Amino acid sequence: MLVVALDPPFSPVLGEDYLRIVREVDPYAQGFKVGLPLILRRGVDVLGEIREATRKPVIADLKLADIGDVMASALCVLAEQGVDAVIAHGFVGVEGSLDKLVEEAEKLGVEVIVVASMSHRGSEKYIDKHVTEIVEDSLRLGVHGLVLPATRPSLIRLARGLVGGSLRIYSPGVGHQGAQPGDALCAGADYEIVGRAITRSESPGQAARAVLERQLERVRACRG
Ligand code: BMP
Repeated sequence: MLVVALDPPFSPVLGEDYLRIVREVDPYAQGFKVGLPLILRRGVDVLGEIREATRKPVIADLKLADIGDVMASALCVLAEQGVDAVIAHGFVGVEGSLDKLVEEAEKLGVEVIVVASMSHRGSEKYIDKHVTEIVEDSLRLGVHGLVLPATRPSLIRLARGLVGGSLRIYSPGVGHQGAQPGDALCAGADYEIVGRAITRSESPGQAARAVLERQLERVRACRG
């Protein structure tokens, strides 16, 4: 239910010790998401290091958004680090872009997760106008999952209605961006992506545990 986003800066007591965060939150997390801030600071090898430090899935979040050949080339570098999944934008469309990425990902045994909407307000003006098409394209492509915002649970409900149980839904926006643990899960998400509420805590393990407990309480109440 919980995917931890490892974006620096971390809590001052942790400095840059992302492996300590991985170790401490591992019992409560079902995956880790590593994005540009950590990769740019520590190099792409950071993905391999985190891959070694946990048995949980590692998701490379570069929000790929390019022509297919370029995304496929980036994917090869990420696959060498052993990542389990990559995140790509859905607004780029399928032909000549996502189709090529998905084809390459299948060969390399890496899952693709497509951003169908984002958690910030500006998403409403552009991406959100095409959520239905992005979700339907993703379903046709047979990708592993979608990113939809915890800050707008109605979009999660819409997407879940379209994909049924076929795709996993990952939902950021919990904690610092305003949604509460469980909001997205109760709307139909499979995982909530949580970063700062955990990684800026002096005790990331305890913070992750608190998020997970709150998620479980909420899910028990809303799903019965
Ligand atoms: P935080 O819980 O600290 O707000 O972090 C959220 C994480 O989810 C960040 O890694 C961010 O890149 C990611 N994310 C997001 O916040 N909104 C989106 O729409 C898509 C994301 O990947």
